[in-house]
Amino acid sequence: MKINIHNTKFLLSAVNKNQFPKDNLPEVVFVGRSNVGKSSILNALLNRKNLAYVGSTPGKTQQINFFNIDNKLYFVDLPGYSFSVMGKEKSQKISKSIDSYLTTRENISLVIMLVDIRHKPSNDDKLMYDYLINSNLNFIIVPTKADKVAITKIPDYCKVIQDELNCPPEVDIIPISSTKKNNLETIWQAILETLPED
Ligand SMILES: Nc1nc2c(ncn2[C@@H]2O[C@H](COP(=O)(O)OP(=O)(O)O)[C@@H](O)[C@H]2O)c(=O)[nH]1
Ligand SMILES: [Mg+2]
Repeated sequence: MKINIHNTKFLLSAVNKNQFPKDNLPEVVFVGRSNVGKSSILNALLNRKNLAYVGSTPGKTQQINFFNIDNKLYFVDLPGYSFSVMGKEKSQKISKSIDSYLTTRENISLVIMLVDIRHKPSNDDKLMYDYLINSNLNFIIVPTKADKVAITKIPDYCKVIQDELNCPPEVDIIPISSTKKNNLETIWQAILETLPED
């Protein structure tokens, strides 16, 4: 499939599922803690600076944002799953809107789960991973901010993440840097592989 990334527009922010787009295009979903770099990777993959708002107050954005890419797929920016979204009493549970999106949406082609390369996955990350591995969804693990560690150490950091999440080797772990634009073509490859042929 050929995709013109320059033909991208923000479509809508949804707070509940009757606001989700109804045209059934495949959806690539970005999940991860607030501040992990969801908006940044989305912008970087599309070669845009400010399509998705970077660096907003952590946890403030609770809407689900849909970006239409060339009328062929959506990028979906989910709320971060910690801070105000999770709330202390909900810390054992992925927030409702994320949960409702992931469990009911049928046109998800790929979930991109972001974790900060420098940190061991949090409990919330583990809950998200366990949800994904036990679902039928396609997903990849993407350690972000790889520019913040020494290049030679990147595989070691990925190994820590793999071990902590208890990932089998067939789960793809693809470290990236949105600021340095490293490895973004590998992410695009993973996205394209899950899209229907045409
Ligand atoms: N050094 C570095 N900083 C990053 C990278 N990705 C995101 N950031 C920074 O991390 C902060 C949070 O990024 P953002 O995309 O808003 O995270 P979100 O809350 O998950 O959407 C911002 O200050 C970004 O500039 C990266 O690859 N490298
Ligand atoms: Mg964001």
